[in-house]
Amino acid sequence: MSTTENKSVEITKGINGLEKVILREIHGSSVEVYLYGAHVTSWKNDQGEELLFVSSKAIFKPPKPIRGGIPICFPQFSNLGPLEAHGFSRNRVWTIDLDPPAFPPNVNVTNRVYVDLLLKPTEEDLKIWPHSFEYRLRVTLGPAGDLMLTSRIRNTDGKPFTFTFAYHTYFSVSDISEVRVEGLETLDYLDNLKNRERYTEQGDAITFESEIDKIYLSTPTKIAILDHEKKRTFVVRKDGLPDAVVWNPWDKKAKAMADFGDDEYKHMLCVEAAAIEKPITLKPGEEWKGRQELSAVPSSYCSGQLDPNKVLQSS
Ligand code: TA6
Repeated sequence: MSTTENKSVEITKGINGLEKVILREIHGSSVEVYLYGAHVTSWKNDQGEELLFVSSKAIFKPPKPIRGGIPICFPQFSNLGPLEAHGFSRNRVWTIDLDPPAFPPNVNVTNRVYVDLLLKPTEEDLKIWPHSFEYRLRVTLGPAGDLMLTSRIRNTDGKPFTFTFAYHTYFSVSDISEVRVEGLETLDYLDNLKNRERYTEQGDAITFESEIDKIYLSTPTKIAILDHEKKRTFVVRKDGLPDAVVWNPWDKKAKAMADFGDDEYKHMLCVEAAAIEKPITLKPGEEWKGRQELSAVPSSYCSGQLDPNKVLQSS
């Protein structure tokens, strides 16, 4: 945890008495993360505007995962294995790690506020996934209000294990029909709505007029989500996470989900930095690192005229 006079970390009770950590940055931005799932449920800019979508029907009660924010899918994405959908890390209670192993010296932590969380499997977890690990998540709020999630997963077992992974990020958008995603055009994807068959994306930016559930493969490290109505662009930067899932349930699936409002699909879009097509294998003692960095900027700030290419080219 990092706390100085200009920065702050508060541990408090959230909905249903579940513990959460609030990170506040001096310019006004903030992040909330529940120990239940190490689940980020709020990311606000310096104007106090919420940037993540959380359903008004989200159930903050174990063992149900929280609908919205940033669920972590580990050690299994979706139903790609024997475990419950998206694995179990999103419905375990994590602890605050007060003494995490050092990050490499080149990781800049000045002017950043962060918290380190830790998950180790219980005896019960080992019965369903027989692999010992230490999963450390650092949640960092940068000086410009950027939100960084860094996962470090270490094999503490005597044998190798393999996993898939995603930061299942729910972005808040004004109106899904006004949104486009740049950076995934012409890529191959697996279509979850068609038995995960492989296709190639055609044309320009991705726009939305019906249900979508695709796993884009070997994507660039930078993806932009342009919200025309809000004149806001989210930029996702990722490292160690080659794939990117794009999901919106649209009206029918929305109605079928008990913890999701019928019309809420209009105001959310999941773009998920992930490692799915090529599962990660860790030998005993090895560590894997996967990072997602989110920023939200006025569209005109990067492009002058909502030009997404300029968004993607800027650093
Ligand atoms: O990431 C997309 C996806 O795997 C979809 O197939 C969809 O069902 C969604 O995640 C939500 O999953 P959940 O288990 O949270 O209901």
